[in-house]
Amino acid sequence: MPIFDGTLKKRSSIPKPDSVIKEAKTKFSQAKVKEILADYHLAVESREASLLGRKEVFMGKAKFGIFGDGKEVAQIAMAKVFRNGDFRSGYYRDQTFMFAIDALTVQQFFAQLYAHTDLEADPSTAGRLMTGHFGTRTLDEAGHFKNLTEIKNSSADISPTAGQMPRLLGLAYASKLYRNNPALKAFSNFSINGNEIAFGTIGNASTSEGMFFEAINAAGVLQVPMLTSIWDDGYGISVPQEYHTTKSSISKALAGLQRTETEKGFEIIRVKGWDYPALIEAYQRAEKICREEHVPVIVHVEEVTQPQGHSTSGSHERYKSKERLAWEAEHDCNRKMREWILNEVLILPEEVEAIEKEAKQAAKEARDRAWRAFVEDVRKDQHQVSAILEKAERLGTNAEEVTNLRNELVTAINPTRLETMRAAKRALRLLRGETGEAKDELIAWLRVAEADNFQRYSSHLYSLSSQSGLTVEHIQPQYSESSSLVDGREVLQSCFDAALTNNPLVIAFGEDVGKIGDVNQGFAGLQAKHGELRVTDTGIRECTIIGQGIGAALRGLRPIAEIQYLDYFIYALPTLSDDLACLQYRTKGGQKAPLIIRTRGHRLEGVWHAGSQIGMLLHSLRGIYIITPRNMTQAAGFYNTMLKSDDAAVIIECLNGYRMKERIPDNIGEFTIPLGVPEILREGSDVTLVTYGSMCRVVMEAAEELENVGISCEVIDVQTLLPFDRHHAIVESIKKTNRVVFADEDVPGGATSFMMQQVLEEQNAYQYLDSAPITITAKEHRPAYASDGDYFTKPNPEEVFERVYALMVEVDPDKFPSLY
Ligand SMILES: Cc1ncc(C[n+]2csc(CCOP(=O)(O)OP(=O)(O)O)c2C)c(N)n1
Ligand SMILES: [Mg+2]
Repeated sequence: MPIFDGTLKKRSSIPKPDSVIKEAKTKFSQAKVKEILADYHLAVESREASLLGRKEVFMGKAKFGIFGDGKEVAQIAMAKVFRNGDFRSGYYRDQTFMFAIDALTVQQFFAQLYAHTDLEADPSTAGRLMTGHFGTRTLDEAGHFKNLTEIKNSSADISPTAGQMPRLLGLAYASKLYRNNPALKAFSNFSINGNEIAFGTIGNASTSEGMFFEAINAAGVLQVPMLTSIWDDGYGISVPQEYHTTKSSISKALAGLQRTETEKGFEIIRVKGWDYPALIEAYQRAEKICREEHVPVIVHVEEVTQPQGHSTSGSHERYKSKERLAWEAEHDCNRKMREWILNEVLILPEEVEAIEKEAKQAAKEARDRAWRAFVEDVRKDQHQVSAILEKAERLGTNAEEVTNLRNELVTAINPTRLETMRAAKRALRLLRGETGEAKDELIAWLRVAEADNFQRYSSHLYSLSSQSGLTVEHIQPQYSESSSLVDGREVLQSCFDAALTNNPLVIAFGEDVGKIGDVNQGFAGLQAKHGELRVTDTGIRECTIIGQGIGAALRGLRPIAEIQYLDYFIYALPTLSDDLACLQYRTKGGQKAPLIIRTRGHRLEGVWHAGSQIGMLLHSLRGIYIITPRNMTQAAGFYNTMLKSDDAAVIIECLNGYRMKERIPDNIGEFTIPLGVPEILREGSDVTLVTYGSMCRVVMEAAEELENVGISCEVIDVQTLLPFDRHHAIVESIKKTNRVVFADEDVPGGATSFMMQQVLEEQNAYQYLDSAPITITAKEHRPAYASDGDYFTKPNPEEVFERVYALMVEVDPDKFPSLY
């Protein structure tokens, strides 16, 4: 019986130790021998999966292969100390680890290689990511968290190397909070006393990335249970170690992090990737330090090999010397483990061979099952369409061409869905002008297939659960005579105070957020009130501030992670875009990280404190809601909305709004604002002005002055750019005014273009326009620091006035004579 049965994995019965040990002289107990042999079985089966996987690519059955060969033994050792509740954040070499913790079957491994889009077949990504991208499903089918302490968890991999590191920090940070904050003890579905370790894996070459250093430094500062393994094969694709790492050794380069008797830091352990007993011992030691003491540990696994080279895209013979290749063959971890089993455990060679045979056979069978399931699934469509085409041939028109289409379809060797779709669409072209049952059937098939393919390839960009940001109930702010007029920042402060009071899972962190309560005092006094674990300062490290939030949110916490200014988003953008924005999508709803990112932008002073790079966010952050409140009351309402939702969001406060006076709602902690619902700030009949954020005030000022000259403006604050005007309120306004202006502080062609596309195309507004639509934006450069630099760089009331006035000059030059 194979080790893995392909669906529910069960360890097979390994031959009884007493029958396989040479003259029963081994120093190992029977139970230990059994464990060692099971480990070896797994190492061989995983290796075979890599070898077979490569062959599948070369046979054209899969597009690309990247495998974990050469890392089997180290990963088996790591898996031994990985417990329920723990999390992995790793990369594409970790198949053996995933097998070992029972989070992946060999059949699923092959299903992913073939990109089988069925969720059962590939629960990590449902065919959405290339092979070697692992992840467990932390959510149930309804999108709610499972009990994470009862399962072994892996966060979802991404391809950018080192991209797993920021998230790893957050996964570890969560344990610190769960251990040290007594109010969190009740959340035993997320953590048991913070005992969980976050296990990271990374390749040696990828440790050169800034994200790696940023995350490692932060983990040392925070003292969190983060156990990072570095698989060091001496290369990053073709580039040898000396190009990557100071002293050609990451553990030497990081030696200054090593904790001492008097200073906190890391425990750094070095071990060879082929030395099974040393690896077991190393990981046991690492686990104990990390789990019990919450000290971060680096395990530098050296002398790792890559028997098949980096990936199926090239061969390593091109860049490795004969000597290196010979050394790798000699130090192959499976080979070394085999020698050790024969020489030290004293197992009979024939028994070792029997295990190898069984393991290899198991891998082959898993491959065959995965391929059969994949082909069967894809062929369903193919059979349906070919049967309809057969009937369509009888319609007469273009019969020969329809037959040709069908023949092409049924003879495709490795069919894909696109071939079937293409055949159906081409057939409909041939049948244009025809009527008949076959044609109706084909159209019906197409409709169903399009819906199915949407589910396969495009679903889950945002949450689809009952807690989706789109479903949060709208609660109006309430005001009474006692509602006081305060600085905008105090509105936020009350909102955050209520959020921290109402939900122990809420935490806030960022640069200057803790002690002084952020640079604009939105959290002023809240650290003193709610404690340092809830409201805390971080180092200057935008990328890992986001990672800290993602990891914590993956483990059930409700972080508000602050990026001090919108201009510094650029430092965090890789993690936001590659990791957070696509999390729900790339797991097809298997994981969520409801992280709120707080920042401030639009208008203040100079190049790096007045940015409004909204187009950049819209382009790179689909999957995260983008919220641009015009004042702090709106911001508070959106924080309340997002804290009730399980979607991620960026909330951009207006930098110049913290001292403006606002009335604080009596229900500051409860009221919510719906996403994607614009607000009409001023009604008018001549022109619709669409804007958001700080520009609302500028546009309102211009609108008042325009009113004085007889031009009536309807001003709309879109409030949230993603989602954008869900109920198409803007087109309704344009039906009335027949003119539209889009205004913001981004570059020309930035977010105004997005709004224009949404309104003219999505909302079909072009048909109601009597004048060309216009955009009013900032200049292409960032704002100069001079006191009037902002005025001359960004749209000001005079510019808005003149652009709108010019629009009306065109409409009625008699009524509106040119200004100059
Ligand atoms: C940010 C980023 N840059 C480049 C790549 C392309 N790439 C994929 S793997 C790889 C080499 C990684 O080497 P290493 O970290 O040592 O891992 P190994 O494959 O050797 O285990 C590179 C450059 C990538 N995926 N991500
Ligand atoms: Mg490497």
